[in-house]
Amino acid sequence: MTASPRDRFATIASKVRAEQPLDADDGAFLYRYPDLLALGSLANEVRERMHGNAAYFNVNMHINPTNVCVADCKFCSFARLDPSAAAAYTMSVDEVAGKLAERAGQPLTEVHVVNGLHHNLPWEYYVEVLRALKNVRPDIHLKAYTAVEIHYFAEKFNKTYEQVLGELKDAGLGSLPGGGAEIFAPRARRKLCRDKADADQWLAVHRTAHRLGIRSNCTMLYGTVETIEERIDHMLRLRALQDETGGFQTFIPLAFHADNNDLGRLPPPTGVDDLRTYAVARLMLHNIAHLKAYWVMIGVKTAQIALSFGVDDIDGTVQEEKIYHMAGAETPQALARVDLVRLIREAGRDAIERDTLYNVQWRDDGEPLPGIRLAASVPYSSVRLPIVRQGAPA
Ligand code: V47
Repeated sequence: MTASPRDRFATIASKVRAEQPLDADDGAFLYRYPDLLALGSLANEVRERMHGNAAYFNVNMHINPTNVCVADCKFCSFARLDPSAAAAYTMSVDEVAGKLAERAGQPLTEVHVVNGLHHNLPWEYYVEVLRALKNVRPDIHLKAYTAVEIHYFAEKFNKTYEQVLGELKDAGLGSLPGGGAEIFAPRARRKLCRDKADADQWLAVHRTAHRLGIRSNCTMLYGTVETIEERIDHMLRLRALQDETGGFQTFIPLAFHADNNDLGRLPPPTGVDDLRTYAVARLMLHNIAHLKAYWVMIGVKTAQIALSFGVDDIDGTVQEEKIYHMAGAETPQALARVDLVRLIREAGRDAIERDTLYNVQWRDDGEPLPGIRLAASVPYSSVRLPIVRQGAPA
């Protein structure tokens, strides 16, 4: 006799509580289990076992030095294949450094740097960008260049992944962002992004980075052409690499945004799909410490609710984000530190400002916050919370 869905869920919950890894069938079952709150509550149990009541954020900015790109990813609204197209741009190294210098007075701890795959920028450009940013702020953490870029550099400049990563590390690279993973399954990847690093290459770059002591994040783009089984397969491939290296810090599911790209006719993922994806990810990826709801993409409100569905991190102040805003994201361009703390507090969690490597920078002590509403228009510099550099690993 086959078990009822409720019994099957209870069996999976027992596995989770016994800290046993879930398999692909468990994952697919959970994705389709109708009781969203039961699923969320199980994910929340794991989240609280791992992080108690903590919810992390950081003070960061994004810089995308160029959007000129030879890859033709169907979901992308940011890239321009034609360098002479009206919206195509490439910053000089000085302009990139200037973006950080403009914010020299802000308590930033991280710059997130991602490019298109430019057809003819020289290798030195990518190295110099990192050096120039470090020149402006030697203490800043550079989370730079996706595995897709690293693979492209290796092919284009005839270097091994070790050489590319080693030279970038010498220039100031701190960690790799998780972008470019999309969906690993070959069927979906062929439809979405046939002409950039494939799944094995993406994973090999991260494997190499971890071996060189470079931590990284990982992502999954969902809501395009993939099946539930392909999402689970994606998570399991990340989990397998994490078993091998332990180098991933954070998993970030990325909900598809449909404006201005070739997949535009697809409906966006629903709120339930978003929350389900976070919860299933928390349960499948027991060996990746953090799960991030990137508020820019998921929206501030869903990010807040996700803090009760397995998520322990909502990314940072962000500033200058382009990839999602060009794809129709309606979220603000930046949130102030005080706004992030308020969001987290109202979700009943304890806000902790972290740096990229999850060293604690500041903890919310419950002091009243200045009376500012969540709004895109709040100038970042208008409110300053105390900065206490504690430096202790979370
Ligand atoms: O790889 C691009 C995705 C990624 C769209 O590591 C899209 O901390 C939805 O990886 N709709 C780049 N998604 C962003 C990224 C990221 C973001 C925040 C934090 C971190 C981190 C990494 O964005 C791409 C792709 O998967 N993407 N276009 C779109 N229209």
